[in-house]
Amino acid sequence: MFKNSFLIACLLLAQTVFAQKNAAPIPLKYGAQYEGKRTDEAMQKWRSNRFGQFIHWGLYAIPGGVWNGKTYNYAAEFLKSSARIPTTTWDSLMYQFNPKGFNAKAWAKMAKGMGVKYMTITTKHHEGFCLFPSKFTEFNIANTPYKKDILKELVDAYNAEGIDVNFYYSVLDWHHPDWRYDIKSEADSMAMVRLLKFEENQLRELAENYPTVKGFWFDGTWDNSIKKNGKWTYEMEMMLKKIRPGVVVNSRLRADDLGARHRDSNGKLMGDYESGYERRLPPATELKVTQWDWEACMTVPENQWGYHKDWSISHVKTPVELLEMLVHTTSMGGNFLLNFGPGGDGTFRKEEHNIADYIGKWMAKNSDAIVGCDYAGWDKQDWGYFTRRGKESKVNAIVFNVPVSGVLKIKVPAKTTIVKAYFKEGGKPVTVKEVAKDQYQLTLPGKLFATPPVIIIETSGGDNSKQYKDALT
Ligand code: JFZ
Repeated sequence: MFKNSFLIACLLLAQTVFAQKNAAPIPLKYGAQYEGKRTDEAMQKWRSNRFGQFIHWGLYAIPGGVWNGKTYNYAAEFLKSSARIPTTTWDSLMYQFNPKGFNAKAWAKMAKGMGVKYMTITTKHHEGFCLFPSKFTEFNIANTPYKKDILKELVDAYNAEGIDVNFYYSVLDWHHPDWRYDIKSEADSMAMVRLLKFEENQLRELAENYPTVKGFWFDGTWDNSIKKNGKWTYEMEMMLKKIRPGVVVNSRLRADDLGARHRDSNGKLMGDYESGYERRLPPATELKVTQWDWEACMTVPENQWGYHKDWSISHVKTPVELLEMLVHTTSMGGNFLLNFGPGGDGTFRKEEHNIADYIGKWMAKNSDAIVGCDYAGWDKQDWGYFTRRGKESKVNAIVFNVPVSGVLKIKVPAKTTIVKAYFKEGGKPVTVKEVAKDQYQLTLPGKLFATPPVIIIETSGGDNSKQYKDALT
């Protein structure tokens, strides 16, 4: 009897799983636009960039997490909300915005020196202040003592260094009187219509006035008021792509007809890449992420995007920790967007300069193992990461944990032979030994490495296919 009911339960379970897999797709007007990865040139460039600099800069950089002598430990860009500062009081910070130490060219040089290929900057964060002169609100850079179009200065300076610029834009707006967290009445609905029209105007302004913009990074879209406006999120994606063909838009903008976010109600990714990895990376086993484009954004302290005066309240990631995150991300086919929060005076703090120097020195020698590289299709090993450029037969091994034995174990895909291995820097050969079918050992010289070494592994055979497929279970 028990045996029978168990069998029936199993059958029922199998049936539901089967039914789910074969369910007819939900018809959607505002769902995903396409399946799989975008393959056009602009998207290939976005993907090959791999390493970007995120910049959070706004009025919150002036108080830097401190209000009336009290330090608020929550994210500095949320100070208005954490310290319950009235909008008019907060907004008057704009009359103090005059970054004396700001130099767009110096910022761009520092970014170039760090090895980033793109930069994403907050044109408007939740506070509503615009770093660009906007026709649609007075609350913008032109009405500060600084007066000049700081966004244009930055776009020009970064572009001159060969760095792509993307615009972060918060849909959530604490300044605009028509922002609503939810729509519960006709009045709310009309307010949101006005708000969304205002934002459409601003987005058009950004796309038209800064012709080299390469992407839009939306944020502040998690509230019900936006989930109920999936159509608008779809229309914004379409509008931006019409004004600036090739522009890349993150999944965080999007909601579908039914309010599903990032992924539509049929499970398909909306926008051009997945932007949900925030202050965390997919674990090495989560290889399904290699099937789509994605980007992880990362803070240096635990949770500060805007400038905070006191970084002693949480762990401050070291340069090598952040470098490892960049390599980890590349090895899984993602982009790594590392955040910087310049102060109200327009300068970066010492820790940020140190990070830029350290990663920059490493990138100057090894960027070939990052930029343009992707998931290599080889099993992850505890000592580090593999990356590969396209379908090249060469694989980069980037070592972060040198084993006490000095031996790096490697398992290659079927039919692959390791021909030779050598240090990228200096070209010194590394001893290769085949120890079993598809298994090799590389022996490192018995010495300490000051920075993570890159070993180039040349192979023959195999199909170098890095397509990951979930097992059929
Ligand atoms: C948002 C902002 O609130 C924050 O100030 C910063 O700009 C950051 C990049 O984005 O914060 C988020 C957004 C999404 C998640 C977490 C924090 N998330 O998906 O887990």
